[in-house]
Amino acid sequence: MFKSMISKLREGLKKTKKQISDSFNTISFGRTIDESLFEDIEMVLLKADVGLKATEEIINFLREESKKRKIKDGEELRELLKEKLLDILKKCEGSLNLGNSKPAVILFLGINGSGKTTTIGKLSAQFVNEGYSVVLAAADTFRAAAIDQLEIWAERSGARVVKHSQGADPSAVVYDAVNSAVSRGDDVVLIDTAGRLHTKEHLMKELQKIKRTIKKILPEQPVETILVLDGTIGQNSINQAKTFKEATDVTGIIITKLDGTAKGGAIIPICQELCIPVKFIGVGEDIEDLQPFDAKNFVDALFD
Ligand SMILES: Nc1nc2c(ncn2[C@@H]2O[C@H](COP(=O)(O)OP(=O)(O)OP(=O)(O)O)[C@@H](O)[C@H]2O)c(=O)[nH]1
Ligand SMILES: [Mg+2]
Repeated sequence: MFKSMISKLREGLKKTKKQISDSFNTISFGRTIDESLFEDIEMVLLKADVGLKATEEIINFLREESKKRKIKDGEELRELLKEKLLDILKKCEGSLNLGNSKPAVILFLGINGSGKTTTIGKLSAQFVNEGYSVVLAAADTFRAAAIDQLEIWAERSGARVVKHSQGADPSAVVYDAVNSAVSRGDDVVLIDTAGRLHTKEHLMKELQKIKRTIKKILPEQPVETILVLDGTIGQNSINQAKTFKEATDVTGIIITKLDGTAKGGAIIPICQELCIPVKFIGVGEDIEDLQPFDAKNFVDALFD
């Protein structure tokens, strides 16, 4: 990863770092390792949105390993905490599956305002920079402004946009976008969809229809299905994600807006409970602020 990306990551994770590692330092400084210290660490993790289940697992690990390895001070305990977090987060690293033939198809889902369209814009710019030809499918036909917003990103990033008018069937837009990408030999189709509450059954059905439409044209091609989660809502996103997962096969997660929040610790229970790879994280508004998720860099940015 480039140096500038690492510093952007650090900058973006500042608030979460304060919540997790700075608080850890404060409570563990000069303390002997005993049950009351573990209780304090537990509180730190819970406050940092790490969630009950993950916190329990981490505390059990610290308790057992510190005994085994005869750890004496907070500094060493901190290394143990880093080790455990890395262990959890490593399991959910993953990169985009673009398939073996052209075009790759990436479908974006998520609730209103989670950052789908912005993420598509950033990703589009990255693909174009790498020399790919990109099509953006304006399948959020719910709001007229959504189509305009995507067109702006298409222009900014150098992609082509396929759109219908407001109110059109999203699957019809997807059909045209994928078909035209096939006939023109484009590399990637990024599909923007309307924000939807995971509780609205007909909207979840709409996603299934979009997927069937893609499969009709490209039966062999995997459909990378990315759930975009708003990092500022912390572990509340877990239940949301579970219902999306029930409605359709989610193949990856992108967590956005980690720069604006102290709740970035939620990535830990997200990884642990959902078992879906986190493919990118958003740590700011700029194009380079959408970064591939790298567990080691993430933990380093949180602690060093
Ligand atoms: N700070 C920050 N802001 C972000 C990030 N990603 C998205 N945003 C902002 O979040 C807001 C909502 O983003 P959109 O991309 O419009 O969200 P959406 O999911 O497409 O929203 P709907 O189409 O209404 O469902 C915008 O103001 C974005 O600039 C991020 O990583 N960091
Ligand atoms: Mg949108």
